[in-house]
This record gives sequence, C-alpha cells and structure tokens, in this order.
Amino acid sequence: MDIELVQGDITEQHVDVIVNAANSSLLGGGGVDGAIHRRGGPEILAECRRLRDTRYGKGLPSGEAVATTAGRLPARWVVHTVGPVHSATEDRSAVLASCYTRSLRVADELGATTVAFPAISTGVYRWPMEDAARIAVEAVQAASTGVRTCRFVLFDAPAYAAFERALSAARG
Ligand code: AR6
Repeated sequence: MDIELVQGDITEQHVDVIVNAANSSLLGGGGVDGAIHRRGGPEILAECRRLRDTRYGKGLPSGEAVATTAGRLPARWVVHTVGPVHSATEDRSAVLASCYTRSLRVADELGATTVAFPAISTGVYRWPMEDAARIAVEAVQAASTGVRTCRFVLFDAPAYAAFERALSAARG
C-alpha cells in the first residue's frame, strides 16, 4: 500500500472513499464532519438518517465505520467513523486504531482502492496530534486490505509534520 501525506481540505480529494470523523449520532457536527455535509449536500445526511432508522438506532459506536454516498463530493463514498474522545486516564488507542482498520474494511467491501483519511479525534476530541499520527500510520500499515493508496489529509502544517515524523519512524 502507498501511504501519502497531503496538507489541505479532505472534501477536495478525488478518491474512492473519503473518511469522515463523525460522531455517534451520524447527524453532523463541526470540523471535518461539518465540511463534508456542507460540501457534499443533503444526500449524505438523508442516508445517515436512514442508517439511524435501520441498522444504527442507537448510533454508530466509536471505533466502527459505515458507508454512505458522497453526494456532490469528488469521491464515490463517504465512510463515517467515530473516533474516541481522548482520555488522560483511560487508554483508548485501540479504539482509535479500529477507526482506521474498520474504515479500510468497509472500503474493501465497496471495492475502493483509494482512501483519504483525516487525523481522526485530533480536533474536538482532543487527541494529541503526535500520538494520533503514530496510531494512524501503524494501523493502516498493519491492515490487510485491498486498498492501494491511503492518503492522510492534514489541515495544517503542524499536523502534516507530525504525520511525516510518524511515517518515517514507521518506515524505520
Ligand atoms: N479537511 C481535513 N482536515 C480537517 C478539516 C478538513 N476540511 N477540518 C478540520 N480538520 P474534528 P474529531 C482537521 O474536530 O476530533 C465533529 O463535530 C482538524 O484540524 O473534525 O474526530 C464531529 O461531529 C483536526 O486535526 O474531528 C464529532 O462530534 C482533525 O481534522 C467531533 O467533531 C479532526 O478534527 C469529532 O471530533
């Protein structure tokens, strides 16, 4: 698998799958989630509402992932995943890693080969960027998947630099 780093806006990525850092309600929010729904249009929210009415009556648990249309985005699907809120007292790293592996599994089910990820949990959910970058890179590197290109889309220069360090550490 090729791992790429890009500094920019995830909603502008021309890939098969854009991963959304959603919340359990699947009904929208700020950050990446807000940008995806704003730019993707109402078709995405309509599908999220249907998911709440069917498979996910109680919401999508953290660490899990589910696909919808990408609406008007330049991608084929959005895969919504729910990151853990960072905790100083409880190690939730496995849940964060699961967001990446479960999203790749959903991408596999769709037949997707290019996937763009944001730095899940590093905004509203307050996960420290350096640690989140290491977990993200290790999770996608270890995943057994048909996805050929995994692109991390980082919003600013410090996030990009943290992912660069994580990637070079993982490559040894
Ligand atoms: N493209 C790429 N990265 C972005 C973009 C963008 N357009 N916008 C923000 N980021 P966050 P979380 C970065 O808060 O921490 C929502 O309200 C941002 O700088 O989007 O998982 C949901 O509904 C940060 O580094 O996601 C949930 O309630 C990273 O993306 C909650 O926030 C993730 O920040 C999820 O929180």
